[in-house]
Amino acid sequence: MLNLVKNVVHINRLHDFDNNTKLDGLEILQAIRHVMHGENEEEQSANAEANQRGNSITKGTDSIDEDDFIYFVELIDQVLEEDDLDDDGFLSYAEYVQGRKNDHIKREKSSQKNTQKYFKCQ
Ligand SMILES: [Ca+2]
Ligand SMILES: [Ca+2]
Repeated sequence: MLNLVKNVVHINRLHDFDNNTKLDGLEILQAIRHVMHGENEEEQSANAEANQRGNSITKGTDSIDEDDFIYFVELIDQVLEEDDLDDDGFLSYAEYVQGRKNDHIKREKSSQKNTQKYFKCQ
């Protein structure tokens, strides 16, 4: 699931609403919502209209319920903790790329460990 969130960050650089080339937690959350629920632009503009009318949290338009929301926030915190290298609270594309490399290294290390264990058992 954590990897899904990280892939979401990659796919959804277009969710960089303030165009600072970094994703903050809120932008990542929007990106996740986009991927999880396949919101199209029409729905998003409908949501924006609802927001303007002051009834933003209406069932049906807001498709993440509170439990999911907390879960996603925790995941995002975890992603930021692992990959936000300069601790500015944003995930830049460079940090994202570095994070993917680190994941790859971690995976290789753990598979090596498993191999060693296997040979020790022989
Ligand atoms: Ca941004
Ligand atoms: Ca950062």
